[in-house]
Amino acid sequence: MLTIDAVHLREINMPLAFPFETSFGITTTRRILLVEIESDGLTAWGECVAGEHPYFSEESVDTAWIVTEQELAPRLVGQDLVGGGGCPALFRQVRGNRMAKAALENAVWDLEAQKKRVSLADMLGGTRSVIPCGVSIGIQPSPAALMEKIAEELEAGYQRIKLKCKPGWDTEIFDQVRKRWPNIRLSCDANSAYRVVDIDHIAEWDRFDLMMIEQPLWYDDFYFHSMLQKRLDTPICLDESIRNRRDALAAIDMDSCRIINIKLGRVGGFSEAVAVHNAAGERGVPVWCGGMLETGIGRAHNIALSSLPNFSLPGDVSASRRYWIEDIIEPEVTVSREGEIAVPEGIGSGYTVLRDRIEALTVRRQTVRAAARVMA
Ligand code: OSB
Ligand code: MG
Repeated sequence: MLTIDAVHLREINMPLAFPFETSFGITTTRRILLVEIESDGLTAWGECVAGEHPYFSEESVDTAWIVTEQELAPRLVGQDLVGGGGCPALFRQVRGNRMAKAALENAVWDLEAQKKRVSLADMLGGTRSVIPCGVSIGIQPSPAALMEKIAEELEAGYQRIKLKCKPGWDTEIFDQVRKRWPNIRLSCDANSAYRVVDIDHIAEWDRFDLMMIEQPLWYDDFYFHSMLQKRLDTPICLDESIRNRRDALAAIDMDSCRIINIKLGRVGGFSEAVAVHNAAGERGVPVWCGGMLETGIGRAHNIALSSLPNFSLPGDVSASRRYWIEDIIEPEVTVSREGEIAVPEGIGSGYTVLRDRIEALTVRRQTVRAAARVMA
């Protein structure tokens, strides 16, 4: 049994090494909510992947902070838990807020692995010793800048290039990239930038032989994606639309997508991520692990998740240096010349969290402890 003695919340501010532009905006500095849980002298960390603004999902750093402090942490402290798998039941009364829930649940899984003295990957049922890596390349100031970026990432060994796109940064760009690199594994991600009137336009992309087109339509849609998939040979991959296992089942059954991007934060933590992974696997739908510009803490959890068998496509989980001048874990996440990350075999996440560095980046903090329980 695990008893959670305290939950520490903190917000850190960390500048990105390179600005990241998507169809919903540019991020240059990240505000990040980290949680640290204490149990019996052990400590484990979780990262909330909510952005500064509620643009990718309804959650933001500030909503996640309030929900964690006022609703989730109080439900967790003082509880005796079997492990991370016990969190969804504890949090069930609170609707949505999956990124806030995931930060805590993932920390509890990490703690459970530490207590059992096994690696997080092993505890989750991971089977891979290395994971295949791709990169997500933001919208660039110019096509020339993009071409240079792609050349660099291919040189580094990455196995798949994903291009962020939006109306005005799509067909022309894909055309230029394909002319220069006819055979690389290429995909695109629109983060919901298109509408039904764009279906004919998107259908032209079949000629670029993309591995997938990620979340072209509304963030909460299945039906129109299914309509679009009927017009495409290229698989659609859903990201934003998949919140849980039931969504995955509905999307697969409706043929709204043929590939699923799993993000721990988007689905509410390891329990639901594994459930989505299993549901997709049983139906022959491959998955890969998405990214949310995480620090090493979230990245380490993504690596453990990616070790599961149906994570058969290169994910967006890449080297620390693509995001940060200095990461907050040790060792940093590195990618081999073959475009792979080695899954750590050490206990827990297998990385050391650099508390001093985190301390220096912290701009606010709060602790939630168990109220002393009166024994009858
Ligand atoms: O849609 O996958 C996305 C970053 C922020 C929000 C949404 C997305 C992304 C990425 C970056 O694509 C993935 C990464 O490199 O972490
Ligand atoms: Mg995406």
